Amino acid sequence: MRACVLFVVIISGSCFLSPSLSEKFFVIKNAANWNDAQNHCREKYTDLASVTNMEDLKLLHQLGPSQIFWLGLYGDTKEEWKWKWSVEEQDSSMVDTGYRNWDVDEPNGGQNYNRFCTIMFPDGTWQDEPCDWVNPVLCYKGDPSNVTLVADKYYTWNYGRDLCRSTYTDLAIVKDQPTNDLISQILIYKRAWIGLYRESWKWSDGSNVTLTNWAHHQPSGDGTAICTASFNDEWMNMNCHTPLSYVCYGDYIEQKVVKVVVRVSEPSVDMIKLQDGLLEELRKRMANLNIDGMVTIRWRKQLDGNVFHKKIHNNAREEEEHGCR
Ligand SMILES: [Ca+2]
Repeated sequence: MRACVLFVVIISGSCFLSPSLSEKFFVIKNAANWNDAQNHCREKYTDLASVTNMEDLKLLHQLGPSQIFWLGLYGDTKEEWKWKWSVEEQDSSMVDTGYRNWDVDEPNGGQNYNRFCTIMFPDGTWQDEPCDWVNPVLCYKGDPSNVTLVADKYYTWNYGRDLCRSTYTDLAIVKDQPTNDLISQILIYKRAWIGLYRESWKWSDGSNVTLTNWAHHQPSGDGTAICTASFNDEWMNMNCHTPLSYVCYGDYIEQKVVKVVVRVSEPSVDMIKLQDGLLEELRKRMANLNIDGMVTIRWRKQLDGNVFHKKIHNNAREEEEHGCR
């Protein structure tokens, strides 16, 4: 009597396409709409590209500054968006107190996909406006009560935020009524951006939106263009059905399933011990192959939860007929 043990093993390789291990992004030149691009990236890599720091932006630039390609940023039209302060992105100790001084019937951006940002009026009331509109800017330095009005030009909220961050600390954060009164006194007939905004844009892989690189007056439109493309190093919102090249990130993943049949002479063999020993042996052999990239290997459990099924055959002829070699 002989036992024929059927194993199924998954060899899943996570191999870098590039010889450089620091490579993170991969351009896929075959044009696809945003959804198809996302599916392909999730299948073969990790996801569509997320850009969460300056290093990512530099890597994107290296892919081709004049190229246009999809990124993973999209406008979420379903979520109940929360308001937050610009400085919260930079400093987690700056907690939102929840103080608001909205004007009557404000905010009224509603369930519009667009980003909305907040302006303060000379009477101290607030209104929401699309972030690509232009206004003077209220920046603070160090202490939130140390506020400066920058009114030499009119800025989009993003440009205003960058200006505040480069010369001051950030856009103004208003924690309470006394601070609001103080800030409104320096406005004098002008209205100006403060740091409160509502972000409806999300990264496909769930990363926090910590950095955006919108071109001037972007994102824009009527809410039908809720996917983001990088063009000339800056971002623009476009209709998701547009076929474009795209950028995936992560490791190139190739998965292979190999069926393993083991013939043993003793039917009462300890299956767990056998499968563990075999896996160890396979790992050693894979390691000796010097495959470029990271390779993992594991058993795949079958529907009944077992890794393998045992078949007992009485003679060699029957084994042949069952394909047990
Ligand atoms: Ca409004």
